[in-house]
Amino acid sequence: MKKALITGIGGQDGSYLAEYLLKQGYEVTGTVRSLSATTNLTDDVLKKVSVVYGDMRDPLSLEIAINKAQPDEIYNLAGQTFVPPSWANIQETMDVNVGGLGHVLKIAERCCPNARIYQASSSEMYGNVNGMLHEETVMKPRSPYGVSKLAAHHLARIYREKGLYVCCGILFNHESPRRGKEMVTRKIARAVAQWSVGNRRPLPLGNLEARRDWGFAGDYVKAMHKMLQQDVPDDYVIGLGVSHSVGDFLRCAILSSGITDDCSELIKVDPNFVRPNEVYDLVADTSKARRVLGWRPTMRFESLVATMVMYEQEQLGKKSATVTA
Ligand code: GDR
Repeated sequence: MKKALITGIGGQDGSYLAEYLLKQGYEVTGTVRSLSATTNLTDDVLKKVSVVYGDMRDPLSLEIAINKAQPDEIYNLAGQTFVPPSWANIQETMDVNVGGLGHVLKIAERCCPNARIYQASSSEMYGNVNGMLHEETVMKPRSPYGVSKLAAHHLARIYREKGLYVCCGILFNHESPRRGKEMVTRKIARAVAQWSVGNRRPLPLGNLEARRDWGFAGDYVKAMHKMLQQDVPDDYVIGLGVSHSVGDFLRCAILSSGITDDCSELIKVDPNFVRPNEVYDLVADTSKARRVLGWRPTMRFESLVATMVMYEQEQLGKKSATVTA
């Protein structure tokens, strides 16, 4: 039985990956920073995985987790993932996203040098570059978060050159009902679901013109696994290959919610959410992942939006059923 360690198992990606690896017959161990941070894991998954404490700034906790898991594969998904606070917390962002990976690589080199390691790199590393973005595109990040991800990306590369098996997945935005509530897709899905049941509170948003390549997180974790099954470690871009604006996401969400009247008065552009160093458009060129990994996404943009809105509507239905019961 293969063994995997997932740092950040309680996050969106960690939870989908844990489910996928369990289905593949893996023994799964995952780290969380707080033992209560497992809300994305179903009861069934929680029964089957080992959850251990692990903080990316605390090498001892990572070493204990790695020694306990004795992993064949390590998926480094833990991190500071939200772009805006990276400006206020530059040091912490670097410590967690770069230093944390450094700890994992050093411990793996010493304790399990044959383990295959996946590093969560990000499309935020590119910055404002025109066109389809691939593995060799020059990267010029626009936020401390992007800088931290690019530094970690290079750290992974130099350890690969030293002989460790390390792959980086340059993942474009990937969403789901388990997405953090601060991310724009979940924020919109929640607000629109509320509107659809008559709760018409204004929705403050930032730049409606910003464009992202949004896919389904459940598809993207399969790409992570595929990367680690290759003979030679490498980096891969993962996305859908098409970008939409925040405004498109909003319109699509309203359409799929069943709302038929005009909601434009509810959408407020709030300067607090407008990013000073916006990345305007990110589109993935996934030719390499398709060619080498044979990876294909199963969910298109419209279905993703509809799935997220429907989930929020179901949650509201459950809540109102509890209130009336
Ligand atoms: P992003 O995701 O920064 O791309 O990073 P996010 O959902 O935060 O922003 C996407 C785009 O939407 C614009 N935007 C808003 N964003 C938020 N959060 N809230 C708003 O109200 C709002 N209004 C407009 C943003 O300016 C941006 O252009 C995500 C994270 O998961 C990273 O960890 C990951 O590395 C990348 O995706 C790939």
